[in-house]
Amino acid sequence: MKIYFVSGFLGSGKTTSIINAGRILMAEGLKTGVVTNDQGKYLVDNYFVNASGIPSIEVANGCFCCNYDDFDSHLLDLAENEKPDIIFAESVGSCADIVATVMKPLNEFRANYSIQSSLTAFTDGRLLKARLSGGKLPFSDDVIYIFDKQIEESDILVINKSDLLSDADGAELLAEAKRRYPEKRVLLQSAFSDDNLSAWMTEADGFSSSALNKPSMDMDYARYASGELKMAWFDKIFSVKSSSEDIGEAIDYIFSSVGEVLNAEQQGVGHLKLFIKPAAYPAMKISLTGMDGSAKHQIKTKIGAEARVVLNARVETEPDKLSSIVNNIISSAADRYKLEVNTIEENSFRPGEPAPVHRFA
Ligand SMILES: Nc1nc2c(ncn2[C@@H]2O[C@H](COP(=O)(O)OP(=O)(O)OP(=O)(O)O)[C@@H](O)[C@H]2O)c(=O)[nH]1
Ligand SMILES: [Mg+2]
Repeated sequence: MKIYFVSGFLGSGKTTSIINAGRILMAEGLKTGVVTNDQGKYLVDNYFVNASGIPSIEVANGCFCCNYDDFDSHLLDLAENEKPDIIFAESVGSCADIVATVMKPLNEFRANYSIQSSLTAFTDGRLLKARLSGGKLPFSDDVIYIFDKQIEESDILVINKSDLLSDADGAELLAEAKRRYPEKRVLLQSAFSDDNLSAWMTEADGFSSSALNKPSMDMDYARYASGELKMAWFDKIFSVKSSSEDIGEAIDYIFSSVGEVLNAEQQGVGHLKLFIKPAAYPAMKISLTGMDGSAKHQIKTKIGAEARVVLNARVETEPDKLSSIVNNIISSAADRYKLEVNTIEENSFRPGEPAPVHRFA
């Protein structure tokens, strides 16, 4: 069984790359499956992967390591039901220490499956550039500790969103990352380039993680917990209906206003994402991360008068503050655009302290 573990910080482009790489592999006659993961339970990524037609299964309510038994059983269900040639396992973007707590245990407890696995860490090229050059970062040190540890344990480091860097900056960053991490395969890519994604798949294919045979990296769990506990999670599913023809402008207003308030208050936005399922048009996902700045005019296609929306926000702030910012903006959008908004599910919380079921030295 081939499993490509995909880790990396919130909003770095993991899901986009998995879906687009999955399409390329499918065109080559290979079947893929995806295990998604999050601390919450109403997940944009799971809806988005499902909409892409790639079979997927989610490990919700906690990371792979803290939910190891769910991860193991979901993985085997996916393998048995779909018989994929390759499974992508995307860990939640606030999680690290995957080798010691997930890959090594799986290798040991499921030795009969002859698992061949690799670990790719994704980074947003703009955030990595700021990190390596000592620039200003939108997150506090303990959160950045998680970002650093995700990179440290990876076999393959993908510097993603190369299209948002100048050619010169991209080349310089690639050279600097190769210099700092000589033992890793380092790739500069855009998740929208088939050539780049094929190069990633070539690296991952036939790769057996050497990390499995080495001692696990040192991990300061107190610092890791402190980083996780600085983040707030807010998830909401709601329906929006209007007597006007199209609610695209209203949803753009909600999304960009939340982004503006969080940016103005200097709350580090890990990832703010919406999955929009219009009643009569194709579904779409829109996103904002701490490196993006403004979120204006993300909706470019028709939505119509009615849609169901899943909102996930992962932000360095307080959960109550985050939920009230979002809900106040939705209320003001309802007044401004004469919308009927109904909340279907809502959940705001801090992820718990990481407590892996297994940790192999
Ligand atoms: N310009 C550009 N945007 C990208 C690229 N890859 C991803 N994105 C965008 O970045 C945003 C986040 O992408 P996702 O794939 O959802 O990131 P993720 O790492 O799965 O996020 P989480 O699961 O929340 O941690 C989306 O708006 C994507 O369209 C890229 O290579 N270039
Ligand atoms: Mg994702």
